[in-house]
Amino acid sequence: MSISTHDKMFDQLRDKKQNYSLPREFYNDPEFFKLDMKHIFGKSWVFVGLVCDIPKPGNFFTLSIGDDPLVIVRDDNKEVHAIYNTCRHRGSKVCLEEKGHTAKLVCPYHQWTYNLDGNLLFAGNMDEGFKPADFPLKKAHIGIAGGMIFVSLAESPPPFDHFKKAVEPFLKPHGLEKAKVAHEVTIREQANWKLVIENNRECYHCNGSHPELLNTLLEFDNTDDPRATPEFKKLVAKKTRDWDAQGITHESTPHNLEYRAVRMPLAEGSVSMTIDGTQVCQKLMGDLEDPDMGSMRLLHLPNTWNHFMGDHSVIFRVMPVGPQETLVTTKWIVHEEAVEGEDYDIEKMVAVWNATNHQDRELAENNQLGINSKAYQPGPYAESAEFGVINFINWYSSDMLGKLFDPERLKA
Ligand code: 3BY
Ligand code: FES
Ligand code: FE
Repeated sequence: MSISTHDKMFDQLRDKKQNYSLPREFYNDPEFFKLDMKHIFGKSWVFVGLVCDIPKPGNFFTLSIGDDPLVIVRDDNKEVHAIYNTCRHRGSKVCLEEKGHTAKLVCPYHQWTYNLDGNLLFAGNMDEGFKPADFPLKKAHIGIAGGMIFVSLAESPPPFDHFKKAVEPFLKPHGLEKAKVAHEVTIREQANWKLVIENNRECYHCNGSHPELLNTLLEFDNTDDPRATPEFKKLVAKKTRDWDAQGITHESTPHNLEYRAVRMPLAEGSVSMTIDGTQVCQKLMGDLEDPDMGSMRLLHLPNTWNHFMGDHSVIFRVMPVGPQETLVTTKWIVHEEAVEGEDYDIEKMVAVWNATNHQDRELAENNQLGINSKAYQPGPYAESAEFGVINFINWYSSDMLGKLFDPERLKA
């Protein structure tokens, strides 16, 4: 990484126009992308998956955060580990499958064999004096909040407990520990990860693009929204009375830019994000008895937003793979005892978000193509309709500025 890219990014963030989109390099420059991966995805708490992805000892899944392949595994004591998927012999990737069940982690190259907590158990042919205990697989930091698994690749990770404490009351009624993945889809978007997040942070584009979603999703997620209508406020008041009576957490987490949880009603008469708003899973999540939990929306930057409903939940994970390439994984979650074909129908469950994801992919890819032109220059966000994008860009800018800040430069 040249010093000048670092300085260039710092200067552009410091001098950028408030409430305007970012300069082009932030969306397409390979050197800027490396800085995003180093300072954002290489240090923050990154959402990787759910405890119900790996319910039993020996269950694992793999993913890469930038250049770092990881295995997320549940060991024999049911503890979850985030293990760097890099053999301590000559560095081969150890675990090659996307997900599965295994008793041990065996490197395919020379069969060094590790326990599920990463300790080396066996290495053939090694010389006298070789101590397996000196060569465990390395571990990343792990944080679990209400069944959502986050990983930080930082040496000393940022705080996690404030987020955990704030969101667990919201997640508890949905019982992620007693849930299962009903369906999972990963799509590849030819767009910078920030364009994917920006697109998700506003519903300015919803009227023009998301007919299926708008059957049930209300555009506002907050009664302070200057655009909120009297009908919306009345519906929120009615639903909050119902939820209060049931002890269901709904009121927005205190304002901060990194995460947000809030429970909002769906469109009047709808209980689930289906095409017609009707319930799709008859067995409700957790121990719920009332299907109408609205949607508990949970955002955690840099890479997840979610809709937790009474009958199912939809979980999103964004993983950058290149300056103009991003993987978006969507999981539909139901109670672990729900039976496909009896309690729920997959086609009905996935219809709204499959359609919405494809529409959003097109929007993000077109956004990228326009930004790549020399004619692109940062444009103004609408403060009411795009406050979520402004919040994201402010979070990104201040996080990056903090990480790029170099006191030595002041002296120069
Ligand atoms: O519902 C979502 O996840 C976001 C919020 C508004 C638009 N978008 C589809
Ligand atoms: Fe893993 Fe040799 S590289 S056993
Ligand atoms: Fe959208």
